[in-house]
Amino acid sequence: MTILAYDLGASSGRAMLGRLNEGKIEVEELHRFSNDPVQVGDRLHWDILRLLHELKQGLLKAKHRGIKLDSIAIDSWAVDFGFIGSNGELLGNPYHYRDHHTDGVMEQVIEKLSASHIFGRTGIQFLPFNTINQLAALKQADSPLLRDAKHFLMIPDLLRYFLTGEMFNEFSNATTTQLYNPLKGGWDEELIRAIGISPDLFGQVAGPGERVGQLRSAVCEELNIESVPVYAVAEHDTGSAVAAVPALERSFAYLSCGTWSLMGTEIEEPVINELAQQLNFTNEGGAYGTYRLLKNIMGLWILQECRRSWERGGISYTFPELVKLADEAKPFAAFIDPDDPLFLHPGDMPARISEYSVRTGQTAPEDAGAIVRCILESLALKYRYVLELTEQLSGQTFNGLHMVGGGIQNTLLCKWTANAIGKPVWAGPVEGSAIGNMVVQWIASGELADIWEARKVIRESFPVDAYEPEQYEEWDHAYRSFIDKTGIA
Ligand code: ADP
Ligand code: LRH
Repeated sequence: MTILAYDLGASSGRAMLGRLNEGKIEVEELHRFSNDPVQVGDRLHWDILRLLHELKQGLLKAKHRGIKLDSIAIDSWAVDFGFIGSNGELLGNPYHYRDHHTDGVMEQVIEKLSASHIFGRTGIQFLPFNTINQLAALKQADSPLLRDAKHFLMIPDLLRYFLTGEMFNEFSNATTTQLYNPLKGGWDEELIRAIGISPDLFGQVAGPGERVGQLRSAVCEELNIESVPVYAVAEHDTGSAVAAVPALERSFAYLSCGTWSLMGTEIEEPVINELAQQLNFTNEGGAYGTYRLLKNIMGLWILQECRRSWERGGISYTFPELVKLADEAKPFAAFIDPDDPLFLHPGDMPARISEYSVRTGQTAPEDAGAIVRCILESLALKYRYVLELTEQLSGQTFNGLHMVGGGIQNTLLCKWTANAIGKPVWAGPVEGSAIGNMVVQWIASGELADIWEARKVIRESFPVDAYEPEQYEEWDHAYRSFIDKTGIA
């Protein structure tokens, strides 16, 4: 059985082939492409049609290799969406969640509806770019999109619609809107109305593992290929990444490490209480009745943006080059809180790190090595902070941390994370989201029994690198200064 998983991250996308052979998963990268947002005037958009083009390139590559696909599925980053009009066509280009149109909107939504009301109905953390705030921003701006919209589709829903002609809202992504009520198991029409949006835009919710169509004839004719069944999976990439965590025990902590760092634990029922709200944890829906009690950490986005700034200035670094420079730089010279709002939007990140250092009475890191070291150490220390909160909130103690995602190729970050948390880090697999996407397709087609069998198979199929904690005292001391300088606690 050969299947195709499309995994679209904020920085890059890939089409991965998966085969299940004698109890082992074999994964092959068929097609990889950058995901480049496009600034148009003041607005930042995703280039959704280019993404569709890249999905088609994946199908063409499979055809040229003579591969017969048994099924396909798509996962992507959360919260973003597009609208379909009465003629079935896409209205406008989806906004990027880092666009400025939501500036200040979350505060107004909270003022109107109250944080406890919203959290009590959704269990979702407050992030300025949540779909609820994006929709409220469009409403406030009297966006013509809302006048013509007939259907709301999130990014994987939209791409799936382009490929199949069928419209469904997939569950895991739907929960990230902050408009889905997991307690009643459906869209929260009261909240949707309260922000001035019509609940009619929101469609049938499909669960991970449901068959949601097949390649439509227009696509098959264009590419000259046969139709293939399409499944819904945990279409939120973090949901797929956590499905692929090769944990053998039920209680485990994870860090999905890519553009974002998502840290938390898997649970069976959402934790919707005052402490969870106060700590701003989220309860995102996952595959097969699971939820993710987790917190967003700004992650390697800050490093990506530094790299882009240096590139604009004419200096190109690869990630391994930047990691090497960081390794050679002076330890614990300056700290940032990666989650300071200063770092959310695209821009000159080295300058913002300087601004943050000055604001917090630290000497700003100057060269690339010092800047990258500051970012990576601060991330590792923030991981400790959030891991401790996860333990406090879930009432569990974790004996180590599973890391998955592209960021684990940064072995220095994995090592420093182990040092900062004072516990082992188990890193792997790198392509967590794509593999999580695949295993749900195999569970759906009956090739795997359930998520726990899937995790066992993943464990036996991919290497997991263990990092033992070292230099605990130095890192513990650094943690105290990190807390002191950033003032986060
Ligand atoms: P996303 O899916 O969110 O786009 P990925 O999971 O692909 O992100 O992870 C991308 C990040 O992984 C990059 O920002 C970079 O920091 C890190 N990374 C990728 N390749 C390497 C490498 N060879 N060495 C070190 N870090 C890397
Ligand atoms: C990671 C991710 C994360 C969301 C963010 C928008 O790719 O899906 O879980 O919070 O993107």
